[in-house]
Amino acid sequence: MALAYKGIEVERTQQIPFGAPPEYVAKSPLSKIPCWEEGDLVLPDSSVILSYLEHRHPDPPLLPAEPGPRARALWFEEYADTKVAETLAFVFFQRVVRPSVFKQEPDVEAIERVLQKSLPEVLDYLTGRLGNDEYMVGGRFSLADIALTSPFVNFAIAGEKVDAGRWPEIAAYVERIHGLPCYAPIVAGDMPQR
Ligand SMILES: N[C@@H](CCC(=O)N[C@@H](CS)C(=O)NCC(=O)O)C(=O)O
Repeated sequence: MALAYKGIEVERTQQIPFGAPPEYVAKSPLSKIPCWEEGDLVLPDSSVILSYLEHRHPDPPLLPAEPGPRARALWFEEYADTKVAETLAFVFFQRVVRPSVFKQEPDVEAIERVLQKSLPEVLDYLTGRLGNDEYMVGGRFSLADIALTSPFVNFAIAGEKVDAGRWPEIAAYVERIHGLPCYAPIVAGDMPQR
């Protein structure tokens, strides 16, 4: 998303992180994706990659210039990378990755626990932070919106969506961000063709 927004062209290589070959683990020692490679520069971790890209390609910016809003956007990126991922990506992992990569059944009880407890915690928190704003930080599109709404693509692929009756602001927010011109084609391309 950040690449699309900033208009950065890259060559993509597919890598399944689980059981990745030693050549990949040498570059990304936590054996996670993504990993950025540019000449001698090898950077694992999306937060680090995005920090690099923001300095290397500052225009258009994905972080506010003012220290407070900038730090808030970074906080939301961290929250997305931890709590939101543990919640939404967990459901994706169980329903999509486990059967396809590990040939195992999803842990239905664990999914239910996450949907009943962790998901409402995330959506209540985000509702409180967003209020009636269009974007999460500083009145304009930022890294916070990318980080927070991307896991909802995985969530949709896992067959789930935000209950718009209970969390109308977040349901509308996710739909709004996913519908942005730089975002919509990527979301459409990620959704399984039925
Ligand atoms: N904090 C890391 C998280 C990356 C991450 O968890 N990636 C997942 C796929 S989206 C992964 O590679 N998982 C493999 C594993 O946890 O072993 C980042 O932002 O890059």
